[in-house]
Order: sequence, then structure tokens, then C-alpha cells
Amino acid sequence: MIALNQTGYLPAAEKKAVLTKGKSFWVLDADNRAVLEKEASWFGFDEASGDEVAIADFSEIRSPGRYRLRDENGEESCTFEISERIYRALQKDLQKAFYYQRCGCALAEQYAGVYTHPACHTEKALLWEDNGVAKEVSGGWHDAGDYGRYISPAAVAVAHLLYAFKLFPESFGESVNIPESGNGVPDILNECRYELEWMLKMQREDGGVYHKLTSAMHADFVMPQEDTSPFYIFPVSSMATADYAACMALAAGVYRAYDEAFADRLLRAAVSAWGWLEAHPEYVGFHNPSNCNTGEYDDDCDRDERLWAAAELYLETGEETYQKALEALGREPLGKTDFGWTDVSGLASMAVLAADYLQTAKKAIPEKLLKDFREAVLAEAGRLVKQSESCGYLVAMAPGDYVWGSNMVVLNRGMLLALAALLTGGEEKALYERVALRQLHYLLGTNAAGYSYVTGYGENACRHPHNRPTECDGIELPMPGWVSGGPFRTPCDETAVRSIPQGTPPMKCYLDHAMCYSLNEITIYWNSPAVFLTAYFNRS
Ligand code: 9MR
Ligand code: ZN
Repeated sequence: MIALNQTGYLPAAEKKAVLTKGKSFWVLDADNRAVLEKEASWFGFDEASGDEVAIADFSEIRSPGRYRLRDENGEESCTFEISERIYRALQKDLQKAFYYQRCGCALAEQYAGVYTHPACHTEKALLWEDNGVAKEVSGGWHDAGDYGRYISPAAVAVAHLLYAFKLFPESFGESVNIPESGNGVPDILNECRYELEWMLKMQREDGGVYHKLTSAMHADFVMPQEDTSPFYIFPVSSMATADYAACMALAAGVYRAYDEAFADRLLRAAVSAWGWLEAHPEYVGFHNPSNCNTGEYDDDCDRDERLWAAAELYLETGEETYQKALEALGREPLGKTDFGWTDVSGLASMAVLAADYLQTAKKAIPEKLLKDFREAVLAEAGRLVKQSESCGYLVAMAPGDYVWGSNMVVLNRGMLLALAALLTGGEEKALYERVALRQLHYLLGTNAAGYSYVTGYGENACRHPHNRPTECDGIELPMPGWVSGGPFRTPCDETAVRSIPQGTPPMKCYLDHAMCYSLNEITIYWNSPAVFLTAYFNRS
């Protein structure tokens, strides 16, 4: 196999393919002419894939065009492109995917093309703790291939998108053709508002935020409008409340330039959630009741969520209470480099470092904090550079990192490297950018499974994501722009367990099968870091 980025490369970027058989290779242009003949350099055994590999460096090919690689055994790669605009359409489709997740409204043909459907899940939902109480909580995005809506993953996905917009506004100028397009507000903010309006409905009078809104059991494979099972509002958790506080404070700052009244509502919601957290300093967790099997998003620690909330509230208000909380939580032993829903302490770093970079904090950020966050991010970036060098496919992943939704780990690491690049200059910056791009190259095909993990992107892109509408709509191809969860070293869905032999190397534990929810699902928070990463590289 010749694995490479099946979408393609920026002209000036590093370009490396991975060969599992050959060593000599040719780069062929669209007219089949060899434009480069070279030897790949031997890497040897790669643990995560179990492959013996050689790395073909063809970075010197810079002219825009379509190409493919061939090795001395006649093996050929997928066709790819070199272009200054190579990740533009990709970013737009990654963003558009959120529109397709909209719940509670019809997806009209004008925006959804063939993927239209009538409004879904418009009935009131019942409080799990008291079925006599019904509330109007429609809206928001379906979380994933299921129809649930969960606060923590929602807050994290919105935050990724808003940080991307804050840091790289120039990458969000184009319309993605959604109902609000052309209203004078960038579409990324129009889309996030759809989720934020729903989140606002999920807060209780006392400031606490409900953990999730789902049916008791996952829906069968039916279109969303056909899922008429009752929806329940599950109890408040401290994790959901803190994630919510952080996201709302961040959003208040972003939307203020467009809609003052909306920004005020967001900030009030954030402050009230913080009030609940102060009244409940102890951890309030969430576990599924025994008669419920929808997503749990359980997390045994809420200190990182509180840290992120304190950071965003301080940056947005400049108030002393939040500064004190931020300083105290900042001294706790938290990683400060993770961007996923379990550990959001990296989002506190993102918040503080972005505000410092953009000079948007209401009051000065304490020097010590700034230094700690910066050091944590740069130390992790350095570690990831080494990790990438020790992988035959150049992705910054150790064999043990192939967890459920491993592509999120890949992308969150790409995000961290992009942030590190933003904070540095010269050689160091160039190095972080190079390694950040390698995460995208892996996602789009430079991997041992040989797949591009984004639907619609690449000759061998996944086509059967675990997504209810995709399975039920009778349309052959899924909508483009969905990131699949990717390889999982210990897959746990029935189809995968039956089909993937024990001992398969982690990077190859993947199947493009609609029933493989532990390998091939889609989620809002697997697409959001991909938007961040592509937006970084679409700045000019
Ligand atoms: O993304 C989640 C992953 O990190 C967990 O290991 C897994 C099992 O708890 O759950 C994943 O989240 C799923 C959620 O529970 C329900 N919606 C679909 C999500 C993606 O598979
Ligand atoms: Zn719905």
C-alpha cells in the first residue's frame, strides 16, 4: 500500500507518503508523466500498525495539480491534489455537517439538498426525576449517530468552533448555505447559535444545568422524524453546569459584536451556572439509571470543568471572584492540554492564551497563570513532535492512544500543535505547523487502514458511518464532511468484535461499517476540532 493524504497538500507543505512494500517511487502527474523519481527512506517496524514501512518524501513537488505515486512493484496511491486552496471545501463541509444535525426543525432542500427531512423531536420532554413535569427543550444538534443531546459534548464542540472563529476569523468568510446565510453574521456563529439557543433551555432556575436530553433507550434505525419515543431531561451534574458556564461566557464575548441582547443572555446564563457551582462545591456526577442506555458522558472529576469556567468568566467579566477561583484551580494538578469532553483543562489554556494573543481579556491575566498555561502547551507540543517522529505513519499517537473515537485524539493534538504554532515564531513555529498538518494527513489517508476518515474526501473515504439518517434515508452516499471515530484497539460493538481478529494492531482496528458504533460513528465533537485545524491552515 501507498498511504497518503487523499485530499492533498498545500504547495509549500511537507509531503510524505508511507510505503509498505516498495522503496523506489515515482510521482506521476495528471498526464501520467513522472515528475519525480526517488528512494523512500527506511523507517522499519511501526508498532501501532504492525507494518514495516518506508517514508517517501516528495515535498519538492509544489506545482498545483493532480498527482499520484507509484512504487517499483507497480502499487499506486490514490490521486491527490496540490493547491493553495486544498482545505477550503473541506472546512466548509466539516462545518455544514452541523447543520445536518439540527434537531427540531425541518431540513429544507434549498440547504440540505437530497438530505432533507421534516422537523424531528418537537414534543415537550419530561423530567426524569418527575415525569409529571414537561418542558419545551427542542432544538440543538443531534450529538452523533444517535438522537440524544448532551450538554458537555455540546459545550466542547461549540467552544472549538468559537475559538477557531476568534483566532482565525479570516477563514470563516464564506457562506455554507444555511437558512441564516447572508444575515450579516458569519455562518459559523449562525450555526453555533442554533446549539446555544437549545443550551439556554437546559438550565434550571437555580442555575444548575441538566446533563442530557435523550430517550430512555437509543432509537431504532429510523429517520429522526420517525423517532417518537418520549424524551427525558436527566438530572443536573456539576460537569455539565461548569462546561455550560464556560461555553456561555465564551459565547457572550464572541456574540457581543453582533447582538448585544443575546450576549447579555449568554452571560447571565454563565453567571447563574457559576452561582450553582459555588453553592455546590462538591462533585455532582451523572450515571445512567439502569433502564437507560443512551450516552452517559460520565466523568469522575469536575475540577477541569470548573477551571475552564473560571477562566472564561474571568476573561469576560474581569471580576475578582473568578480571578481567585481561576488562580486556585490553576494550582491544582490538571493537565492543561486536553480539549476533549472528559478533560477540558486544555480549553482553559486555550481560553487564556487566545485572550492574551488577541488582547481581549477585560482585565490583565495574572503573569504566573499565563506562564503556566503557555509552558504546559509548549511542553505537550514538544512531546507530540517526538511522538510523531516515532510513528511510521507520522501521527502523534502511541499504540495505547487508539481509544473509542481515536480520530478525536488525533485532531485535538493537531489543535494543540496549531495553538503552539500560534504562540511561537521562526523554526519552532514551522515545526509545530508541520506536525499539526501530519495529524490532518493521517486523518485523510496517511494511515495503515488506508482510509480517508472524512466522508466525501478521498478516493478511499469511508462511506458507511454509523449515523441513523445516513442509514435510513435511502441515499447511497453519506453527506460529505463527516469525521469517523476511527480505529479503536478494543472495539466493543458486535460487528467489530466478530470481524476484527484479536491481536490486530491498534491502527488497523477499523471497519467502514454502519453497525460499528465503536469504530465508525460520527459526533459533533469529532468534527469541531477538524474545523479548528483546517481553519488554521485556511487563513490566507
Ligand atoms: O465519544 C464517547 C467515547 O469517548 C466513549 O468511550 C463512549 C462510551 O462511553 O461514548 C462515546 O460517546 C457516544 C455517546 O455516549 C452517545 N452518542 C454517541 C457518542 C459517540 O460514539
Ligand atoms: Zn431531532
